[in-house]
Amino acid sequence: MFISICRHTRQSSDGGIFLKEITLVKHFFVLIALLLLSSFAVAEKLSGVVQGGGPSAVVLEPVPAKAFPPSNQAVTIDQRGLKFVPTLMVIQQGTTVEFKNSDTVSHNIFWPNISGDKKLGHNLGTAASGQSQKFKFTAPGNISVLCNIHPEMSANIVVSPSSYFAQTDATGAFSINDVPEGTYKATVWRKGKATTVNVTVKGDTKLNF
Ligand SMILES: [Cu+2]
Repeated sequence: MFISICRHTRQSSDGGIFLKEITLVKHFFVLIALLLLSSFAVAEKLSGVVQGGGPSAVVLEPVPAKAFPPSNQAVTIDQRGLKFVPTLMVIQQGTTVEFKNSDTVSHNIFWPNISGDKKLGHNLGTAASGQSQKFKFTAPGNISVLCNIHPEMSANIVVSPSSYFAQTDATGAFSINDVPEGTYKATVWRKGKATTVNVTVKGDTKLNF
């Protein structure tokens, strides 16, 4: 969120300083102080490179933790040619993913756990050709999506605890815009494995993994 604060320069009067003017100046500075206190932190950018290649997801969790309004993202993972398309997707907590089946055969999507928590494992059941299934991901972490029928099929969904997340490009570079200044736990997920570091975002901040 961008908040700009206009700064007005006081024109000094050509006469002497009157009590009325001093009061006006005082009010002006009180107003500015209130504006500064009530405004959000300045939005900045966090960018960097994840070394080692391969697609990965970078997600930020504010410290201290903060609740985010539910996402209204609509995302789709297709099953085409016995593959998940795409094989990596990063979404905000609370996003519903639609799994389409564009193949002529049935698929059976399941995940054994979320970030190792087996209680969060789930089976969506069998989807025939042309059918689609939906699931709302409410727990943050990594989901290794598999198919019961085709063991070679796999994809990863990374659920971010905040609206600040990105996916690396082919060179491993990532960029997260509009991140308010502050401290975050930054986690990079690659092939289901996490690396977490603390980062302070202030100005244009760089973070390499
Ligand atoms: Cu399958």
